[in-house]
Amino acid sequence: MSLYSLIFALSCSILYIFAYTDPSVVNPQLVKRFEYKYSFKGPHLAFKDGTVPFWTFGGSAIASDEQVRVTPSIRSQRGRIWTKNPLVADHWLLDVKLRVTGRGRVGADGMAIWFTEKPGSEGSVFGSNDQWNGLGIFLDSFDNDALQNNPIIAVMINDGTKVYDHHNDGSSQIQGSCIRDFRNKPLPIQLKIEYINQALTIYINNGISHDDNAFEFCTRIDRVQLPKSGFLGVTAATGGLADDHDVLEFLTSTYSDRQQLAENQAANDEQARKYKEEYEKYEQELKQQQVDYQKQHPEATTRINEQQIYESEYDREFRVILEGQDQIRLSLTGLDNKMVELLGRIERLSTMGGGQQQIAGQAQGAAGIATGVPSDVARIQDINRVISANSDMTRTIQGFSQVLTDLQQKVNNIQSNFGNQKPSGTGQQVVGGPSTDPAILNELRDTIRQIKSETNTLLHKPNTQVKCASVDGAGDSTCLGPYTFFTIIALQIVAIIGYMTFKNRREQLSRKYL
Ligand SMILES: [Ca+2]
Ligand SMILES: [Ca+2]
Repeated sequence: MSLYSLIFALSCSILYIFAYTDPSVVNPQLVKRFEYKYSFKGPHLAFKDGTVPFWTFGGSAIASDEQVRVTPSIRSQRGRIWTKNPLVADHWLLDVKLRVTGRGRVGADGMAIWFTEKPGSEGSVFGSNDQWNGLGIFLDSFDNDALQNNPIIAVMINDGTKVYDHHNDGSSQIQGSCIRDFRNKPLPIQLKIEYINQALTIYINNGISHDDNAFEFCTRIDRVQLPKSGFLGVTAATGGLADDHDVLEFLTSTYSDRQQLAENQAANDEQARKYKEEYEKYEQELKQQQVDYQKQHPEATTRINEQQIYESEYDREFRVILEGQDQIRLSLTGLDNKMVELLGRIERLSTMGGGQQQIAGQAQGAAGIATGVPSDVARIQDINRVISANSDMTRTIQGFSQVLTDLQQKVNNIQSNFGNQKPSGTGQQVVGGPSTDPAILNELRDTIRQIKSETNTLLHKPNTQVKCASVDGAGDSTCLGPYTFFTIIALQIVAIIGYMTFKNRREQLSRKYL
């Protein structure tokens, strides 16, 4: 019989061990989400300065890369670690991997996992304060009431009024428990603490099996009323006996109802739509206010017309062409003035030409003037040269006139094309038109340059070719005129007479003294 009963007990215990199934798998309506701000795990659990992100320490707790040692195995220690922020969720799961080890056959005091309205402070309940509001799960190592029921995993929910009965291991206060020896196991033990639909369920992996998913049921409490938001924490304490209380992993997940999530999303969308409507309404009001202000203060509103401020490419091209035209006109005007001046001189020379030719005839007959001396014959040659240059210039100007006419026609064509295309201020549209080929513009520029250079050449020609054309020796002529010549002769005569007079007086004086 004893063998049968043993087999039966083993079968029952095997039945209790099962592969844990996540609530989101059991209930597809639930959507799981990992909460990294309420979790820690190794490796690199702590920063170099010993802090754990999103968590705070107190008491004897020390964090290393692999774990948080809440208390060392030293007597009368209290340590704690709490989340910095409260968790706000209707459904959640804590996955805690921990280890309680000590040299003694019996350890103390134990460890607690909390979900409370406020973060705990140092106190007498496994290192945390009494009269907490929320959930406490105790890993009570020491059998205070000597009922041989420790170590035990016990659940106690407090509304902030109950004082923990430490001497009796809270036996009359705990709502659920399972007796498990969690101390000195070869592997860390794991707890899964589910709070789904106000039902609290605890599973334990006892640290013997290498199967991380081999959990056994510990306890379940229905209709548990927990605060809407709570701080998560782990605390531990030692007494006359001491254990190392280490937490290797603390992973928090929350679950949301799929339908609720969709409703929330819809509500968010609705809110976003309302914000958008509000924004559009505000924008319209602002525009209306601007219009009203402009009506009330017409003098203060100056409409900025960008087309008036900025010169378009079309305008720039056209301005360059007009400036080129202006330069051509100025050059031709200068040329015309020079021509009039030259013609005036030619006429004057022509009127003087008859008498001078006679003088030239007489001079040739009498003396036969040698070369190198300015003569009337040379002047006649100059006149002939000027006349021939004048003819060349006239022909060139006629050529200019023809070119200018062509140029004018081309510019008119461009203007008419620009007018037909009605440019909107963007030069690219204008340049891209069929009649404004860049080749034509280049041709225009080349023609303008050619005319300018030729004009400059012509403007300098009269001064070089018509040297000494002036008969009166005035102006810019470099030749010696007759008046200058006679003036110099007269001055020389006066100087000679003066010198002779001075010489005679000197001779008379010398004779007087002799
Ligand atoms: Ca105890
Ligand atoms: Ca006990």
